[in-house]
Amino acid sequence: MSAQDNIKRLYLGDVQLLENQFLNYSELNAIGFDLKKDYTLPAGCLLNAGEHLEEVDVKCDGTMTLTANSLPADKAFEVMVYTQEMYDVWNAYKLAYNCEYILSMPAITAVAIAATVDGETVSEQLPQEGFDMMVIEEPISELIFNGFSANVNIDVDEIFMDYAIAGEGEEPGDFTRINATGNGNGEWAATEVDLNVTDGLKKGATYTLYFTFASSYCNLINDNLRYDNDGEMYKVQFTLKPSTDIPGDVDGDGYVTSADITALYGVLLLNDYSSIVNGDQDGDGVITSSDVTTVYSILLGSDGE
Ligand SMILES: [Ca+2]
Ligand SMILES: [Ca+2]
Repeated sequence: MSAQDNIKRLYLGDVQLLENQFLNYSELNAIGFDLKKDYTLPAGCLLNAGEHLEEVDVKCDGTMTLTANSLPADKAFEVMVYTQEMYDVWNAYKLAYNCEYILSMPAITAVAIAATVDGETVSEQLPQEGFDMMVIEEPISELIFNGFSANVNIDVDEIFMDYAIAGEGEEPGDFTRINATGNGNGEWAATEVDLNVTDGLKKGATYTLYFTFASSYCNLINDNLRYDNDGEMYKVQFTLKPSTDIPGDVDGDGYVTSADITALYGVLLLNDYSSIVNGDQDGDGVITSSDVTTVYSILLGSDGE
């Protein structure tokens, strides 16, 4: 028995390995490469590394060459690579020699969201891509975004969601960030966010909530740590129920404005009822100029427009 029998974790810089270098490292569990130059993994290198090999971490700034028979085919250890180029090298070897190792790049691997729609809790696991806009068909009164959880397969410093709300026919403007809490790799979560998405929006109108997830780590590795529906963003469309209980609010958008006067004139002059939710403001059963007067007096008596 030799000393290397007990070595469980190894981290290597630009040191050229020998053939069959780790033949006797029967306890080896994790090996990391941090290579600045071109590098060749020699024949037999990890071929006989013990039963316990679970993690191979490969950072290489140069070109890496995997010699035939340098890696065991029948062990399902995990290989983490950091660039598409390195992924292609390791994937080609895996396919050529029918290897069982599991190849990964840094990624947010899963995201779930939770929301409350008119008091009903909805949770949804979001696919990495192919998420069609979710349309809430029935008009709603309130949409609360409760929070999200995200899984990541590498150490990161932060994971966050960016969201924006846009009206019908509008592009999303400035995004607002919600940070999750967590530590390193594994699960991150933002709970009890309880963001009232519908707060301050116009009643009766249709909106789209846009959101994406990312980690700042993505800047280092070509955007791999985005979870954004393949660049399309996640979208939820909803329509707010018109308001029916605000005096003077003829069009039901929740506010008393000149638009409510315009809506009444639409009826009186053009027989156009399309903007009318509460036209009969004085309660006499019909829409007349008296309703215009009623709304004017509310409008002028208020602090509004
Ligand atoms: Ca109104
Ligand atoms: Ca009336």
